[in-house]
Amino acid sequence: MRYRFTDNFWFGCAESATQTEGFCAAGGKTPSNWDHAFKISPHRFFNQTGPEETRGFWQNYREDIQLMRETGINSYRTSLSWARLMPDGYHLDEAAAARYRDIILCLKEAGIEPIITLMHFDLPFLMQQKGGWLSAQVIDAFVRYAETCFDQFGDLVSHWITFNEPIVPVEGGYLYDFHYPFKRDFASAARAAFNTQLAHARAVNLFHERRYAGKIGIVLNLTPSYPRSEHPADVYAAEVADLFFNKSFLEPSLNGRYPEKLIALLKHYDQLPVVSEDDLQIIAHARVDMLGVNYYHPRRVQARQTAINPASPFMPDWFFDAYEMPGRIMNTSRGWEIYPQGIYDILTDLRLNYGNIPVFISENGMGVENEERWIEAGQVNDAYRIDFIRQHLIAVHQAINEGSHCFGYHCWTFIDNWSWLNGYKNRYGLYRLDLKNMQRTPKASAQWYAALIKNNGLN
Ligand code: BGP
Repeated sequence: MRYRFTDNFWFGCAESATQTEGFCAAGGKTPSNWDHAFKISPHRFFNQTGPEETRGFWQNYREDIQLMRETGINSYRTSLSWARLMPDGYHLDEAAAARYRDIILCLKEAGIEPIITLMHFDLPFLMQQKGGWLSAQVIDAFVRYAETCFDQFGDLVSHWITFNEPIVPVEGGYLYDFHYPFKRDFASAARAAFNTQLAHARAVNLFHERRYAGKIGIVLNLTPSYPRSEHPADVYAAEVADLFFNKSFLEPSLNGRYPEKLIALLKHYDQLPVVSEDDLQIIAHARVDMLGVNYYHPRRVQARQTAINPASPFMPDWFFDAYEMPGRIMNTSRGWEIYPQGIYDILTDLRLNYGNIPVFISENGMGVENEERWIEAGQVNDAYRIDFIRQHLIAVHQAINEGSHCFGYHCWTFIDNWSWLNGYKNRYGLYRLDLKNMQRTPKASAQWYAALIKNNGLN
């Protein structure tokens, strides 16, 4: 075996509540911001397919977990839905808690380590109405929700994640208009980012102070910024992109403070939110036990080609333009570059510059359109996905060989799932979901992944 991993290495998959559960309106669940967004703007969703149309994990979890067991995965990350567990935002729904307990138990019985995320994009709409991540009240409520989850499931769950990709609802909701509440306003974005970090930090501190068993961390989507050239203007463009999109959450999460260069830049443009010393102390004290990294693609940038209109709304894009590198390899379905070296660069950066924190790759995968064109004898022959995972795993292996504390790899995703704004356009699963009858069929990648896990490595 040329690329062998350690015996306890996590080989698993990741998913999220909203993307798998369905039954949005069943039981006592109240709408999340996604249910509301679909209600008011269905045209924003691919083929007008909304969050109700998932594969029904809320009911089919036993069968799906059996498939995971057959594939041999030893760990699985999914999230809890706050709006389902605590429909009014504050009080537990006993039936929902019992069902989540059963799902977690079922995973454990199958020998699959549950990694539970508290917030994967789906803020309860009632909390959104209270101001969402702009409101201090919502931070308090989130901490109470986190505490309820620790109390309810702490005897079963040893690995918690506070937020999945906290920057995405900030970018989507307040900068680039693709998540509810569909705004473009940097001041709100900065406030929402800070409040999310504070909510994360308070949950982490509570977890540690109350001495709950297990570990807690955060999942960040890291997109390393690569400059077009070594010219100082291009290098500066990449540095600023990195400050906005990676270090804005990475530094406070791992080092307890915001990058000085980001603070100086925001101050210069009069965009620095006013925050209290007490809140900064809370963030400073919150140390995560582990980090999850979601990696899909790099960010290539160049110095801006046009002058900034100083009267236009302040945006991170004032400092760089996207760069289309000639010869880049693309996943054209998603419009994302395929660059396995990026995962190595991230792990190496974490090793050299962030105390080599224990880290796992919490999402990595490839979403492809019209996969039916690859069906042979009833099975999707997704050689491109096998190649994608393989190349990324080799890069992970190289980073580990050089000393990275990476302890796992989770593929996005196990069974094709509903993908926020893209519905079922791009399929990510190791299993194909037939939308006509909801049947799950292993793709070639599922068998390949099973063999990889069995051998604990690849040749
Ligand atoms: C990540 C999210 C996932 C998932 C994935 C694929 O950012 O954490 O929830 O959706 O990206 O992206 P998409 O569904 O937009 O293709």
